[in-house]
Amino acid sequence: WGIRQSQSYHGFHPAPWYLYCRSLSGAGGLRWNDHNRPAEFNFASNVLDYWTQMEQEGKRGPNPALWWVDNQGDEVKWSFGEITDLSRCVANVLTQTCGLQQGDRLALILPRVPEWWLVAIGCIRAGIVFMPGTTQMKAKDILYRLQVSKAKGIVTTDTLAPEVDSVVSECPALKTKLLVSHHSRQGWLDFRSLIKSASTDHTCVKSKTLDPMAIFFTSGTTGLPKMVKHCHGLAWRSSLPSCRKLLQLNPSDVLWCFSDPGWILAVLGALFEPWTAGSTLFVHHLPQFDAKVIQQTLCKYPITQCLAAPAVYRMILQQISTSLRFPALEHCATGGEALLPEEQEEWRRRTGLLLYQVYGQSETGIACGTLRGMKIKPGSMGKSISPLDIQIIDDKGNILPINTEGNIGIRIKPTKPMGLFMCYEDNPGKTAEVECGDFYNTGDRATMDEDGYIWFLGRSDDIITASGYRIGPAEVENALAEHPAVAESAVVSSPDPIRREVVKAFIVLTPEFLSHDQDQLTQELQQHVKSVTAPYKYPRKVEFVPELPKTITGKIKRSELRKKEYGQM
Ligand code: BCO
Repeated sequence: WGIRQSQSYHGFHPAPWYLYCRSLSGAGGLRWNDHNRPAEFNFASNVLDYWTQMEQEGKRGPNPALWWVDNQGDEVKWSFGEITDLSRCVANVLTQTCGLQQGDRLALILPRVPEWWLVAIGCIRAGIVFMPGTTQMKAKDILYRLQVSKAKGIVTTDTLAPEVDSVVSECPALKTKLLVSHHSRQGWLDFRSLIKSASTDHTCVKSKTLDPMAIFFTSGTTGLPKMVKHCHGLAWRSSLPSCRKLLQLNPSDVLWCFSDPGWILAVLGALFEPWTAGSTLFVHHLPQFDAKVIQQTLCKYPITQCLAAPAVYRMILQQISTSLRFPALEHCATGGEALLPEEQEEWRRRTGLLLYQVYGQSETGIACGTLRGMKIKPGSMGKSISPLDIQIIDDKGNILPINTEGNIGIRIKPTKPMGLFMCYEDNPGKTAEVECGDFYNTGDRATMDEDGYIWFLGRSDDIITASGYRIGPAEVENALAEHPAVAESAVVSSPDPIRREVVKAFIVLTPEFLSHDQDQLTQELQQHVKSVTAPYKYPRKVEFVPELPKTITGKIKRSELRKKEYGQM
């Protein structure tokens, strides 16, 4: 099974395999380009099994494919061969024990534990569509996801199992619940013991590149999160030469992506990107953000690259006053929200390393970025990465002149690029809404300069991007509405030096609560939101107001409140 307890880093000498692997060309055997897209593609058989074979033939060094650690000193190191075997066991458990079939959906709600990677790969092997979700979710969030997706299975931990059990009677499609835990729980299958006894013989499905592979939930301005459906082409895109230029990973690299495995940034940065290149993926369990642990980890392990949301770098800079020089670190990339030139400069000054920006969404994967070694224009998100073609467009889909503000559009006609989302599942209206002439309209505003560099300006709608999270105001307003103190509320973005944006709620109180202590009420409402929905959405700022600005038809004017926050009124 391969989990080795309390193995420390003592005695690890990167030099031999480091030098050995440098001589191999990363992903050299994986030959595709945008013009010869394969009709069939499966990340497990085409990429992981390739690296397993390279290991067997002695053509890859002894560095692990997955290197997982936690604060207790536990450590897991798996080779590609071990991941191949274990993920085949998982595929057998999912199909044979759980009875799941190709095309069925499985909610994958795990923290950063090694099993997350086994389940994701097991699903890909079996053609099961996995749906990553953050462990911050509460019962209602999970219920919504299970219901709209008609998921047949869920994998989670004992922290979330009671939340699942509290709503399971309302999810008729759900037929299998898998628990990753040291304990057993009634009504749940014990993932770890099932894997131990499962066979490693499994024939990977021959998935078409356009078959669905994963669904991500993403917040919108109105309503509940939408299902963003991706095909196997999302994983295939990572192997294109144009995309490999972004991080230029090779088998000797050790990449640490900090993102929670519920987000697409982790699916790309902690799965497809490193393993396509045959690199080591480093994972720290990190149940809570801790700048000190990150600093110590970067000093202790031979991590050569890291990828994280800008808020992570900002918090490290703010919370650590001692040295930020890391012995092995060579390349730092960031994405998920805007980054200021001053922040890039401070990171360079403190670490001696440049900070490269990327941009993307759940719908697009990584769409543009400053490639490793490319000239950084501080504050810019770099250039469009082929096969995606980004242009700045107006509301009709016309390409705008250079240095003109418009929407970030990604060309989808005459041919939709591989790896862009397939559709918002079961929502043709929303899918059609974001089509704008020959482009997918991201809803993000930007300009493009004469060199093709893209400069982010903000959202064209009410979505809040707080420390890398995309938050729909309606989700927070709905949570607030459940509290008896709230007559109505409007939730908007407000500026913040650390998180760039935070959620701010303007609240009209019900008459019974008008005389309550406002500080206490603020805390109570924050706690309430944290308890009914994923806590990252809670309003960090609250203002009680006698009324909300509205149009003559009674629609709340969020834009007016937002402008006030940003001093634009
Ligand atoms: O700030 P507070 O302490 O008041 O509240 C925090 C947590 O303490 C709290 N919380 C978390 N789990 C909880 C809980 N409360 C109750 N029960 C629980 N189970 O809720 C608040 C959560 O806020 P947070 O997640 O921002 O926490 P924190 O510790 O401040 O973390 C800071 C960051 C920077 C590590 C975190 O914000 C983060 O990970 N941000 C990055 C998100 C990300 O990866 N985005 C990428 C999305 S994909 C994409 O953009 C496409 C790119 C190609």
